Amino acid sequence: MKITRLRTEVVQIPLGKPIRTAIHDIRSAGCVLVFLETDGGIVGESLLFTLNGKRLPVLYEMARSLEPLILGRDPDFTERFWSEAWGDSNFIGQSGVPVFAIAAIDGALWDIRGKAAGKPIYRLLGAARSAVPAYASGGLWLSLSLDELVAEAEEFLEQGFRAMKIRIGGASAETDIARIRAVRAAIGPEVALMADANQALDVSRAIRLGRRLEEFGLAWFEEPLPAYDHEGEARVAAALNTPLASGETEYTRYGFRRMLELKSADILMPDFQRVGGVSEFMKVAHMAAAYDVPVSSHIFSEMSLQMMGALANGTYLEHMPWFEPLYGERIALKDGMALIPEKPGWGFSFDPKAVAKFRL
Ligand code: SMN
Ligand code: MG
Repeated sequence: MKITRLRTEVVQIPLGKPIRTAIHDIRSAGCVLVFLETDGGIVGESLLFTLNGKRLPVLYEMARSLEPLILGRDPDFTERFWSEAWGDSNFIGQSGVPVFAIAAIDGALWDIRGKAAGKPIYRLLGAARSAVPAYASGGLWLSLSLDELVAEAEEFLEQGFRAMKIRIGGASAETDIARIRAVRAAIGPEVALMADANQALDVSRAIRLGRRLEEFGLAWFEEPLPAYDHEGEARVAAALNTPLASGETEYTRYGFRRMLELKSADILMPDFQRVGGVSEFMKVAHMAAAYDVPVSSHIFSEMSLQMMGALANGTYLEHMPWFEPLYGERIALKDGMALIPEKPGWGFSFDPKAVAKFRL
């Protein structure tokens, strides 16, 4: 089988209402959808993503620029594609948008491999489990009042979640603590609660807040510091009993190797497009296994579910509904677990009607 064409579609999906974290103001999800066509009739799908559709043309051009590297190639040669595209990106830069595009094409190649083999990707990778604990992440935003937070937490429980994440890093430690106290009281002690500060703090604020949060038994304290400050994260992680989670803003094996060497996080959370796709996600997760560090996935829920099913050191899947409107299928939840689809490839495919509806 050979790759015959890279087809792209640019879409923008509006969110129900604007949402805020300590550093984001989010109103829509902009995506470049990637369709890799083959002479065998199989099409591999994947996407590049940017908040609010910002700089979508840059993502589009970056993805298109990789087409010459894959035309005529055998889709099984994922390692070869990755290393050639990596070398090809050297001059323009080996993080940021070039990695987004490598990730998307690598992902589409894995979808083709799964479809050709008649198996879901997690089985091709070496399956560890058929269902993954999922935490609700599409809510508990910084923009919500205490009453709204409690109502949303209750809604997540009704939807069957047994874990959820709140955003903190607000005006003061007092407001962050009050918000966590309210949600913990609403969900009880057994439901897992994560807290994400979205890089809003410095080392001393993070340690002081983290110590005051120990009583709430958080599953993790996420990205307390600016994403580049892995030395600082190591100091915060060492000072707290609550596990520190980080890595969504880090790139490739080289970024995660540094995090592991520095002991900057107790839980790594690679993001499909920043880590570099399926191939690089698995390398990073296996490297984390050598340090006995668990891995949770960052957004890209429909795709990450497959990698998370192939990791013995995999912990929670982040359940973020932003891309849901694009797909013909939905993630099935049972007893707080996301069930991995048994259809070949991702098990999720772009719904042509949705593509037409959201096309830019
Ligand atoms: C997040 C992810 C993507 C965009 C904004 C915020 C958040 C998370 O850090 O981990 O879900
Ligand atoms: Mg986060």
